[in-house]
This record gives sequence, C-alpha cells and structure tokens, in this order.
Amino acid sequence: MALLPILCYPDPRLHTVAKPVQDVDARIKALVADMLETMYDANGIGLAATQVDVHERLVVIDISEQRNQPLVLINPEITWASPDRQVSDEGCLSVPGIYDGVERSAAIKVTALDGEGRSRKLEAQGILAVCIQHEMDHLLGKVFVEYLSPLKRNRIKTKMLKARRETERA
Ligand code: K1U
Ligand code: ZN
Repeated sequence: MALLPILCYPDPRLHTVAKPVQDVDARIKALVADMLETMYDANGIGLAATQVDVHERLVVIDISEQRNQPLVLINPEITWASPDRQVSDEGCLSVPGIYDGVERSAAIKVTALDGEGRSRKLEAQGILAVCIQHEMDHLLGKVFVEYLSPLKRNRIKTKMLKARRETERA
C-alpha cells in the first residue's frame, strides 16, 4: 500500500472529467487500497480518484466515527435526487483549510460497483449524501469552491497559490 499525493486547487488536473472503470481488476483493487490509506492518513471522509490524478470513476468514503466502514463506489450514478435541498458546510482535501456552505439534494439514490466489482444500490441522506455528491462532482472535474461566489473563489485561489509558493520556498 502507498500514500498518494493529493492535487491541490487550483491545479488544472482537478478539472479533468473521469472515464468509467472498465474492469475491477488487480490494478483497481490496489488503487482502492492506496486511496483508502491516503484518505485515512489525511483525516478525510472521502476521496475521489481525480484528486490523486487518476481520471477514472472511482471514489472512497468513510463517514464512520471509528474509521472502519469504508465505502467504495466504482462508476457511481445518481438515479434519484430529492427535490428538497439543504446547505451544509463542506471541506476538501484538495482545498486545505477552506470550509463553506454548499446547497445540495438532501437525499439521493445511487448505483455503483463495490470494490469487488459487485453491483450495489444505496440510499443516502445527511453527511453521506453530501459526501457522495461532493466526490461525484470531483469525477466531473468540479471542485466545491465552484459553487461559491467569484469573489470568494478568487480569494481562495490567491490563498492557495500563496501557500504553494511558501511551501516551495521553504
Ligand atoms: O473530497 C474530499 O476532498 C474529501 C472531503 C469530503 C467532504 C467533507 C465534508 C463535506 C463534503 C465532502 C473531506 O473529507 S474534507 C475534510 C474532512 O474531514 C471534513 C470536513 C468537514 C466535515 C467533515 C469532515
Ligand atoms: Zn473534495
């Protein structure tokens, strides 16, 4: 297993649209293991393959307190989204230190393959629904800051670029 580097906003690779996974083979299983290790190490509750510069439709999630209930969604599709929407504070491992409110469907139904390539259906609400929608946005090349105002987004971009320059200089 290995820790994978996480792309940081505004890296243009975060805007790549992911392609479907063709086969849940040994390469994908190794990627799932590495992504879970990377997500747990970063104290995240989710991670999309896009964030580790792999442009295939795969996300990992774990919203459990004990960090022992991994959820692997391969080629996820939202089959139903509730018309009622709610605003929740979101963060992103690709935009460290930034949290802001985003409006999304309060409940969703999703189909996907699991880490063994088996078909799964699930219904989600609360933080799980928020996290799945956030991760699926990554697969479409969308970062949550794109829901914020241009003013906020530009401030975040400037802050991230400054932090990157300071890291490079150190
Ligand atoms: O996609 C990511 O970068 C992971 C992201 C998932 C996420 C968190 C909160 C709302 C929507 C999506 C994170 O894990 S950010 C860091 C984090 O652990 C966290 C932040 C806010 C609430 C709970 C957890
Ligand atoms: Zn994110």
